[in-house]
Order: sequence, then C-alpha cells, then structure tokens
Amino acid sequence: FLEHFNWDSYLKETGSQAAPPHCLRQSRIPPSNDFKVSMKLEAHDPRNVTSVCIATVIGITGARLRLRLDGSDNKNDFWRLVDSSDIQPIGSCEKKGGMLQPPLGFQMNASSWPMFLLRTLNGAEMAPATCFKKEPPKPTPNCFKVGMKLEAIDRKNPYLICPATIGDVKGDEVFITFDGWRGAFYYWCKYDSRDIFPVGWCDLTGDALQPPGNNVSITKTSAKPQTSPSKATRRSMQSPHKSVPASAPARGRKPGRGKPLGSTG
Ligand code: MLY
Repeated sequence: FLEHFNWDSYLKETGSQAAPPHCLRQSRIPPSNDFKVSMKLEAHDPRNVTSVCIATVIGITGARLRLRLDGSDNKNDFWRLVDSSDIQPIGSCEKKGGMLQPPLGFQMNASSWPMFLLRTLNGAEMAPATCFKKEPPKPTPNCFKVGMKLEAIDRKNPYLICPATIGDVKGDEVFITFDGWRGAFYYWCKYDSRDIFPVGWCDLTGDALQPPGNNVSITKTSAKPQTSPSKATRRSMQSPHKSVPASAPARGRKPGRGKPLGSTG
C-alpha cells in the first residue's frame, strides 16, 4: 500500500515552513510542457558544457524533459526544464555563428560526425520554438533560511524530485538536505539553481514527488542502504516530531541535519 505524501500535514508535523516561492528561480505557474517524445532540439552537453549538441526528447516528466544526446549512449540521459537556458530550437547554434559538436563519448569516429549530423537531422521532428519557454529571472538576493522546506532534484538520481530542507546558507549558496536520507545525497548549490523548487511544484506539474526516506541513522556498522522504507518506519516518520532539538545545538551544527527522523531515541 502507498501512503500519499502530503506537504500540509508534513509541514505541520515537522513544525516547519515552506521556502517562500519568491526565493526560488522558478515560475510561479509552472510552464506548460508542449514537447513530444522523439522531438529534437539543441542542448548543452552536461559533461562538456561549452558544446552545443543535438538531443532527442526521450521522455516527458512534469515541466521537464528527459534528453539523450544524439550519437551518445543511453547511460547519460539528463533532465531539463522546458524553460531551461540549456536548451534551444535546432538552428539556434548556427544562427549565432556556432557549430554543433559531437557529444562527449561520441560513439563513432570523430571524422564521421558531419555525416552523422546530416543523417540524424534528416527527416527528424524538430521541436518548434513555441515549446521553449523563457527562463524566469534570478531572484535577488538569497533569501533562504536554514530549516525552510522545498522540493529538490536528487543529483545522484536526477529523475527524482524529493522533499528537502535548507541545511545551511553561505553567501549565494544553499545546502540542500533530503528529508529522511543520509548526507551522501546532500549538496551545495546556488540559491538560484534550477534544480530546486517550491513546495507544491510537483503537484502543479504532475511530476512525481518522492516521499521522504527513513535512512538517516548513521551507525558505524551501517549495513547496505535500504531503498524502500518499511511500513513501520514510514509510520514512525508520520508521528509528530520537531526537527529542532530542545537543547541548543552545538556551534556550527544546524538543527535538523543528520538527526535520525525515524529514531525512537
Ligand atoms: N536506490 C538508491 C535511491 C536513493 C534515492 C535517494 N534520494 C531520494 C535522496 C539508494 O538507496 O542509493
């Protein structure tokens, strides 16, 4: 059975607040996703960002596209918002006087690239310019505070969007922690990163929001990470708990980080 994750009750149970939407570089109303699977476009190669390559839409998920670079393998798919500045209609690169590049790890001999390019574009369905939405402006300044909740991409599993908490703030950077998951998944990013979203984003876009994990207890003899939380642990997570410890946290430590959410202690 599945317990449906609900932000309203979760915020109440954890006594926490959602990051105000104006702190995030996302549209208040998520852009419509007008792309179709198999359409082609230009995208910056995530592994070689100065290269503009041909990409094919492999999947649609909420306001995002699952993309695969033409001439690459199926192990390096990546996800982009329809209003990402990393993607553009075919022809944009040439218009700016640039040249389309083979992706990093191009599977053929480099000399066959020009012919490959012709063939991959021949008869292809090119995503029309109207599919590409304008990137929202940068919010100024960094208005995140430690403890604010949001939705964030798990960069190790970038198809996943998960409930997250701001664990730290330093200048233009924020530390993204994943509720109920161990620190290995946490990361620093700019406050205007396109990988973080306001609470309720997935509900609006139809993307699937992951439920919080239960895997935060850091034991020295830690066994293989559990991937699906047990019913019992999941239930214990639902029980009211305040993430901010009653006692004053040690200097330099932020409340709610690295604390076992589902622990009985
Ligand atoms: N099977 C993976 C999935 C981890 C996902 C963690 N995210 C949601 C923060 C693992 O356990 O490593």
